[in-house]
Amino acid sequence: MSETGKVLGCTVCALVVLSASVASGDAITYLYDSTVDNPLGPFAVGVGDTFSLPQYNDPRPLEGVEVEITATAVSGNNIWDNESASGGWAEVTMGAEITVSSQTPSAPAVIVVIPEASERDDNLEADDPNENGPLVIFGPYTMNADFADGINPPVNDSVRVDTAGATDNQVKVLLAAMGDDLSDWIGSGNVTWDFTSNLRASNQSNLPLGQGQSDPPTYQITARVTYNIVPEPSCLAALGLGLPALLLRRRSRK
Ligand SMILES: [Ca+2]
Ligand SMILES: [Ca+2]
Ligand SMILES: [Ca+2]
Repeated sequence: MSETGKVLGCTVCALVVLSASVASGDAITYLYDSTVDNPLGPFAVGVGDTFSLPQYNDPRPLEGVEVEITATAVSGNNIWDNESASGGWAEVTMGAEITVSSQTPSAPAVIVVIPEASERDDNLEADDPNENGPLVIFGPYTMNADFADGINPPVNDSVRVDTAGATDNQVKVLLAAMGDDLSDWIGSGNVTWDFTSNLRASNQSNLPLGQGQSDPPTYQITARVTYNIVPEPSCLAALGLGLPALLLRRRSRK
């Protein structure tokens, strides 16, 4: 084969490899999407479920496994209403801590995703005297919060966070070349995962008196497993032969 022939061969092969990655010919992806696959969703905190994704079942050698978990809050809010006679700051958070664990021994054992939102107001005003909320007795104090800001006259005495749209994403990668055991991922069955969740909520303020009110979040979850396949040996060999030839040609032109 002439040198030109080698270079051409290499270019063709390289194009095949590149286009394969775009067309995902060298990777197989499976997706669990609770918005599509699970009638139980969206899930309340404290509630979870199980899902399964197919094992890798292809004759080509498996190079690596990528697991990506994404969770997005669908609803939820947290409000803190100042009941003090002075102004200050307050911060509220609301979210879900979702633990995803695999029943497959060599899979990433636990992945935690936390869709959480927070809101802080450094210019909270003193309690709104026109509030008409239910009376609450707290020690020597009687308080009424409306969990909203005043409208007439406008009094900014509350801070609120809405959790919907808050999202978090975690990716774990296993690689045969790094000594990771991929054997449990290969077969004609499934890899099964469990997920459950806990509430994440907080109210903080430098003010002495206030009332909180919240709706815990609900959430949806997706899990994507990508099996990366070892590139074709023939292409690698051709690249190995072709690259030095390319380098030679570049040098000889200088
Ligand atoms: Ca108030
Ligand atoms: Ca009040
Ligand atoms: Ca208020």
